[in-house]
Amino acid sequence: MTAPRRATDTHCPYCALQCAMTLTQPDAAAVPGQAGRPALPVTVSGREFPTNRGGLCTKGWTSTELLADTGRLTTPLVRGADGELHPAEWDTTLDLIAAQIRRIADDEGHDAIGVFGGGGLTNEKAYQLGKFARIALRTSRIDYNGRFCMSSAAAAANRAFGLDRGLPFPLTDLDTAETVLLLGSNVGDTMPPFVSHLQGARARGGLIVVDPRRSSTARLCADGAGVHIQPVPGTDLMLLLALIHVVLSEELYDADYVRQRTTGLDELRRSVSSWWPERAETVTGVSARNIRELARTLAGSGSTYILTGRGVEQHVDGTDTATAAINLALLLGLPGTPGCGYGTLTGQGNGQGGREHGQKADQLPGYQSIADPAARASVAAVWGVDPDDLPGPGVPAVELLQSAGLPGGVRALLVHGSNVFVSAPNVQTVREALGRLDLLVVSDFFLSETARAADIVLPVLQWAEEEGTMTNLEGRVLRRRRAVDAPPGARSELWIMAELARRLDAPGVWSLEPAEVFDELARASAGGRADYSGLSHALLDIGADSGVAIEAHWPFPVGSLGTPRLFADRFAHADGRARMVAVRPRTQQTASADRLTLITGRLLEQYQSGAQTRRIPELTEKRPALVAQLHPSTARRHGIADGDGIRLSNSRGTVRARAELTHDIRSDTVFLPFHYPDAESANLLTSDRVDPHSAMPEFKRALVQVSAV
Ligand SMILES: Nc1nc2c(c(=O)[nH]1)N[C@H]1C(S)=C(S)[C@@H](COP(=O)(O)OP(=O)(O)OC[C@H]3O[C@@H](n4cnc5c(=O)[nH]c(N)nc54)[C@H](O)[C@@H]3O)O[C@H]1N2
Ligand SMILES: Nc1nc2c(c(=O)[nH]1)N[C@H]1C(S)=C(S)[C@@H](COP(=O)(O)OP(=O)(O)OC[C@H]3O[C@@H](n4cnc5c(=O)[nH]c(N)nc54)[C@H](O)[C@@H]3O)O[C@H]1N2
Ligand code: SF4
Ligand SMILES: [Mo]
Repeated sequence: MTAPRRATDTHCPYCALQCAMTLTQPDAAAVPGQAGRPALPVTVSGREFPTNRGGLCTKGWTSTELLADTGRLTTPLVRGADGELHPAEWDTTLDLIAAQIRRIADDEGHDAIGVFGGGGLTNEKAYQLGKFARIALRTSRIDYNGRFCMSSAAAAANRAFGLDRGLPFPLTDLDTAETVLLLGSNVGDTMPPFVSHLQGARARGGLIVVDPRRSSTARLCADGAGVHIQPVPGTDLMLLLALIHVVLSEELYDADYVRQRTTGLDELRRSVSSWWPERAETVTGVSARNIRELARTLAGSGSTYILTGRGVEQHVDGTDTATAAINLALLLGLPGTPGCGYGTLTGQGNGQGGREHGQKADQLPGYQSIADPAARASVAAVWGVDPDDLPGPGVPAVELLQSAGLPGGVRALLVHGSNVFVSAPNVQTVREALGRLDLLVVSDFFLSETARAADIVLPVLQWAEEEGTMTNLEGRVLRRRRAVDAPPGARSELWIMAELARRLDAPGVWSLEPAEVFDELARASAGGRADYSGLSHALLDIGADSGVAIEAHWPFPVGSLGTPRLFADRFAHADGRARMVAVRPRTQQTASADRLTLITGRLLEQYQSGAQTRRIPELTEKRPALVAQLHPSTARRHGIADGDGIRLSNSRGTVRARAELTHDIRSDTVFLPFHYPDAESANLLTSDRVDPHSAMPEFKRALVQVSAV
């Protein structure tokens, strides 16, 4: 390995915006730590890049604190007879894991071993993990936290367009938009530098935010910059059906585009025939007049974008809701038209690349199907195995986790890059399920809540300590670079997989070099929907990273210069046309006087399960403990005052929080962030019901009773 450079261009460790940053080693030995905190090995500055334009959010600015964190894991930990985790040697720990895997596979079959990956892993690690599961563990049981994140949006895009790239256009295209419809996305908190791309629409009064809360993004609509629509949670599908109804009945649609580029108009027309705005008003709480006006605004604008976020996707009807948003976009002729578009905002750092290269239960690298004989043959050839030896499709995340330790479920689980003890739905059942395992191995750099419950913990490298690539929310492949030395004792996940593969007598090549693994990924992806075959670390280092030389948006087959914009001439289905898939709502239970709808989501300062950001004092001081947003009138009804301790409960669990009274939320709704652990996990209350198409759980809607403590 070469020594890290003094100034290293890389990208943020957190979300899918992947803001460009430079990490600089100070001239002196280190930057002095603040107030008793350890010295930082590098300083961070924002770097000019089309997506973030030099900006970072507070998480990015404080990210280097992670590199000096005193809680960093530096040695494997193995649970002893006393029930505690104890430091152990790498060799003996890996021997132990391999022996247990062999025993369990011999007794119960290979499918008794499971793997749970993450959308924060680099492409190289995500790819290697999928390969490791299929040819070293020989199990079908691999899935990942992206199932909790992008699966509904992905399912909708795949069925409509035949391809799933979150934004099929560069983010900077939004700059000149006249109208941007944001459905269930709070970029003001979840991707602050993104907001600069909304300025153009705001200047024209064209930002439309649909969110049951007046989120920081909804506030951007104030002062004539746009409109905030505040529907009943979980009713976005009906709102969209009514918008489609208006677009069809008032003949506001782009008839030429629909005729030439889509199929499904007749069935779509039938499916929305009963969703006139007055009916939708009774369900969504959005007035029929506003619905009509919104439909006319969208159709009348020369440059319109429709974007979805988790707020509309993380529901049992999330795929159908995203599908309805796509149908509306297709009727208006947006996808593939210059200055217009539809997209979904990918969340995790490598949420896009992580869903392309084989961590998904049904998937091989390059977004190929594991059920497709041709894909099996070509990938097996790259891996040096017989295609018949590749397992078939596995099971999606919730089922994989919940069936742990039960007949037919996994008995061992290797977790790489997820903290399911906080982030899984109906989390108590997942905590119990993982407690039934014979073997839980967690690879992490901090002792996350899931790691704390593991039999074995493996300390791995974090972002600025290793090389790799990430694919951002625009499908643009970026280089993550090493800026500091890893602590002695921590190991790369490529090394861990290679060592285990050797101990398991696995076939195949197990390189330790990310650039070599990328080359193999590129070959394995050739011909797939997410084709990376023309890319390499060397090519990305020439200048794609700065956005100057090459637009490394996939598909990037050999000889390509990248594909910043998709769908200009055709969609990815064989006939080149997009599908308008008719969707219909199912009935749902609704809130009542004594039951509120709980919606969950994010705070600016915390990232996901909080395993990383809860360690940073600057991010945690504002809200050290769980806070619930509640409308003052609701609070009054329940005898709750601002700042009071409250209890939220339902049949699944009980959570205590401090009440924050605000007119920003509907009076039938309560909001909890999901970043807090243990007894403060919002997921003690969420349901594990899943979307039938995507297996996405219903994070965004649960019924709860609220009372003062
Ligand atoms: N600060 C921060 N930023 C992050 C992350 C983080 O944890 N913290 N995580 C990253 C990841 S992985 C992701 S997936 C993205 C998520 O990014 P977003 O999708 O922007 O985030 P959420 O807060 O989950 O949900 C967005 C909004 O949906 C609203 N909502 C809830 N229910 C409904 C509903 O029924 N209908 C509608 N229309 N809206 C609803 C919520 O009030 C919330 O404001 O953020 C990424 N960025
Ligand atoms: N109630 C509710 N629950 C939700 C959501 C919601 O909106 N509401 N959102 C869902 C969504 S969209 C998501 S994406 C999930 C996210 O939830 P999680 O999957 O729990 O995501 P993180 O908290 O990012 O967990 C990543 C863990 O892996 C570690 N890690 C980071 N990088 C690496 C790496 O390269 N290798 C290894 N081995 N470890 C690494 C981190 O330290 C951390 O412990 O939560 C979901 N859960
Ligand atoms: S917006 Fe996302 S990528 Fe950018 S600095 Fe914040 S967390 Fe990092
Ligand atoms: Mo996510």
